[in-house]
Amino acid sequence: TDRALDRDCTTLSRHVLQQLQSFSPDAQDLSALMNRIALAGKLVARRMSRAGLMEGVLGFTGEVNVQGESVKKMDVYANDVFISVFKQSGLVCRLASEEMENPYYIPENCPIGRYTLLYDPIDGSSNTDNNLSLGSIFAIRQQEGTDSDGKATDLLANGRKQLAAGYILYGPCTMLVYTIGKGVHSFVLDPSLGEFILTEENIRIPNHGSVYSVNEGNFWQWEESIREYIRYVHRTEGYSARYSGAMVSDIHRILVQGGVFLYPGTIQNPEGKLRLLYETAPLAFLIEQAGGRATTGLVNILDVVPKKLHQRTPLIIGSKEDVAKVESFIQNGH
Ligand code: AHM
Ligand code: MG
Repeated sequence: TDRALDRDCTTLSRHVLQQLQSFSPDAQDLSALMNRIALAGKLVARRMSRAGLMEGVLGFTGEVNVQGESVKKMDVYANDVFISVFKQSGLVCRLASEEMENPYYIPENCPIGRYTLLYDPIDGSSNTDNNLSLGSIFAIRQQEGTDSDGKATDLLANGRKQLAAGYILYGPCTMLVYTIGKGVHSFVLDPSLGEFILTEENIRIPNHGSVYSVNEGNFWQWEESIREYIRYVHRTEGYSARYSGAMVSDIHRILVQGGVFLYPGTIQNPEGKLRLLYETAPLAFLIEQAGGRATTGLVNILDVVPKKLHQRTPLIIGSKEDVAKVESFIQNGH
């Protein structure tokens, strides 16, 4: 048959089913879940592509979120998109997002909805008003227990409980990259079809790369060990700095070309900025599946058990050798 045609038919939902090699209820569920996440990505991408042409899309709402950050209109829109697409799905009873203080329950899906969606609706919000790359990050966990007190305490578990994770990258084209624990696969949105089409299967991150990605404006707020690592990079040939303000795009570059992304703690905020459940754990799962590593500097990100939903962790993620180098500065001072 026509190879181009076969390719166009390898859509995301079909790919998930193929990965699980069965039509079991779990496989059907995961495929449906990924399909809904893809729909959310398409809705967000559509709005972004016309943002400058529409009233009331860009800029701040005037509110401050639970993290103490100013909320942008696009954050609110994207947050609501994910809620809307999972209504009436029967799959997801709870959604927990960086933008919401408490999980959002979809009563008509509870208690039959066995899954929880964790997400960062817009990663890299500061890029919104500048027409630069943005992302969405997601993870799926199975609900454990009945959550009878409505506090979702079963989510205070390590990242190995994630069934699926990935991100959507809104760049020159819209991409979706995901894992269900069987490698990492990327898809590009074909706007003429409205479908995410498989572009690369079983992506492997190089063991080493030349890119280091960190906000060096924080230099004097870091611990000395991080400063020493950066000094090492500066005096060593072959490194290139790349930092976009949206870690989904920085980490995507590193997934493809190798290197390391860092968002270390500062002396004032030892846990750094990034949130475990919605950001660091999903990306750690994905990068490990591609053969890379993710650590706080002291422990594997996937072993961190949060004490609260919005817990933050430092993040050092990327190629094995480059992560090990940073780790050695943190643990041994060189
Ligand atoms: P956000 O989800 O609120 O946008 O925050 C996460 C983002 C990352 O995408 C990015 O790497 C980082 O925050 C940038 O922060 P900073 O401006 O402190 O370097
Ligand atoms: Mg965000």
